[in-house]
Amino acid sequence: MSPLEGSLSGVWTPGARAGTPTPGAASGGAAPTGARGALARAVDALVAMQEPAGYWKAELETNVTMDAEDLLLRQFLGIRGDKETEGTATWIRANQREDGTWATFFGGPPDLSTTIEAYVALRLAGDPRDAAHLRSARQFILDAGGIEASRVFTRIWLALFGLWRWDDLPVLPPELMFFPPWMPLNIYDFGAWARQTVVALTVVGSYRPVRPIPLSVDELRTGAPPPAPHPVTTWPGVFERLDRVLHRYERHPIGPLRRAALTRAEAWIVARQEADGSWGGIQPPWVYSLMALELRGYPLDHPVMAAGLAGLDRFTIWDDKGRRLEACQSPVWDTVLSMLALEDAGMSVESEVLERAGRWVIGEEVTLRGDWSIRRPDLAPGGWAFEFANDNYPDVDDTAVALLALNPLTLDDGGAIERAVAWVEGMQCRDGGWGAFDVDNTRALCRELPFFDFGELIDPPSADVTAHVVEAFATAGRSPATYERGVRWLLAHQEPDGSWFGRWGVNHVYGTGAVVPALVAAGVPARHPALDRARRWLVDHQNPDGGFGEDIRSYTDPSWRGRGVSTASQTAWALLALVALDPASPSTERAVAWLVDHQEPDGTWDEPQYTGTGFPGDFSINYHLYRLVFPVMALARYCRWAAGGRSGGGRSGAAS
Ligand code: R01
Repeated sequence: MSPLEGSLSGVWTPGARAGTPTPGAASGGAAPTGARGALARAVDALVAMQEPAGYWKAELETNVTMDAEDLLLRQFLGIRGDKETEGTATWIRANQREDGTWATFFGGPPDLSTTIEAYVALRLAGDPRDAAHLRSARQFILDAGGIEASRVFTRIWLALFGLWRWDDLPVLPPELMFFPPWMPLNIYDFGAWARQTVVALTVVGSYRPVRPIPLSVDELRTGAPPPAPHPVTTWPGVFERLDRVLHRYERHPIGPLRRAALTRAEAWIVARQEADGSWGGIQPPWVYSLMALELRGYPLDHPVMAAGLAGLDRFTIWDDKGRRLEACQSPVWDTVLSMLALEDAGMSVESEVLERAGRWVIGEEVTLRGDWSIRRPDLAPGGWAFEFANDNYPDVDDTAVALLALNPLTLDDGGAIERAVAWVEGMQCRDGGWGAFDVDNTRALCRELPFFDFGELIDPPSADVTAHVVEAFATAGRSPATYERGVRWLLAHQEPDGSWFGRWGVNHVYGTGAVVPALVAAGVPARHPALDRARRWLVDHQNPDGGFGEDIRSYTDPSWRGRGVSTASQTAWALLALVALDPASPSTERAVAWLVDHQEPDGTWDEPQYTGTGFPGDFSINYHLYRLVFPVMALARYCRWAAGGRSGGGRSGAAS
């Protein structure tokens, strides 16, 4: 008997998938007119986007800090050309809103740090201080507290050019490199993305470079004094006082110790450059690592620097809207999601499209030990990363979805699937959940350091990643003992309102849309109280137009939970859960009808809203493929049910 049966009052038997949700009367006539046609057009659009090499890669849109910082990086390195400057300035201007501000996502509130960085970049590009668009930006900046109130990263960028004092920034000493992995706040306590950023910035911060530009931004200061320190009895208060000590140390760092720390940081950075020249495949560690190495004396034509700069060019998009930088690229993620969608839509697993995709994915397998191995030294490598080249940072989320996508295929995978399963098993956190890049990366103290006033710093287990693993393992019938602990984790982390939090997608609609199909795949019956509460939460949050939407503000303001303008991807996420639980319901039909009614003539959907999450509340992503790939999945599963398929939710019939 499974140890779980008792705790679930007998309503769940692991693996009892065959008996799971029955579609009631699978009448076949329930599909709102048009669902099949909409699905067929969407499938055609998706197939047309496949690259000859077998992968999909759509734009990953973020915000103009990427572009402003790109100009500032080029200025710092002395390689800022007129053409790039004009292209980038065009893009930044085009993204300014009526009120003169910039946001970090479509329709979002004005963001102070983003607006300051955009303003500085446009000044650098030659826009006059008194131009109307800069005047209105300035007005907002001053009203919002000026440079003094901006994030640490923004003030670091200003300090590089003498526009802010290094002394007025928190200190992050490179001696951090000597903290062993068991010591609190050592670099492996930070999430993968933050760790790489931290190491590079300790180097930059210890040089305190100032490369003046003929520009002042004093007009963006309010002159307000720094905020009063926190009480000593709080962590922020403790760290603020420690920061004062560190400031004194910075004036006379111990020579040999500092030199050894910088040497160690430099070697750590160089060892982690990826094959595409990036660091982690994401913009912040990439640009800070380039600056750190330049300060260490690497000339721009050094192979490491040259590869880094050439790689940035491949992350740059130029079109009639201007020049912009992708914060990262998502080919593996886009490809495995597309494969799943096409499998759901009934495409033959022997089709040329899926074979080519499958072969490409198998060729992307990570075979090296990355930073994750610090916490799991005996675990063999395997799995997949998000990007073209990110061998040091495979992630559990991409690996789980790749497993789901590869599972029905009949390709020779050379053992890649077995290695990935073993790797994911080894990456399970002690509480039974999964984080994205590391095991038990839960040191919340990292968030209290004054240096870090932006972004997420740690990588604890999340409902969405855990759900993807549970679904992948359950669908393939692998390691029941492993995923049963994941099921328990999910049941224990349901919100009181019946939803689940969405760490990497916005937000509770994403979490719930991931967890419900996973629990159903794992054999939890639709009548289980947890799933019934989830179903009611979804029904209660359906928009009057039949769609679903959730504003990014839900991360900071609970009144936005499950609320927002209907979007294609969020409607599809909700629909994936509804089809798994109650496919014959009016709610399901209305959501299907929303998708059908809002499809564009070219088979895809418009989605200016950002529904992807980099860091909850701070960094949002518009994955341009989400608007297509998730509606395909949802419509396909709905049509499969309507045609008389036995299970409402599953993927298990995908190969038929
Ligand atoms: C960033 C930053 O730009 C950034 C960019 C991308 C991510 C991390 C993981 C995944 C993969 C996708 C994107 N999956 C776990 C999720 C799948 C949906 C994160 C951050 C900005 C500021 C700093 C990202 Br500081 C560091 C990085």
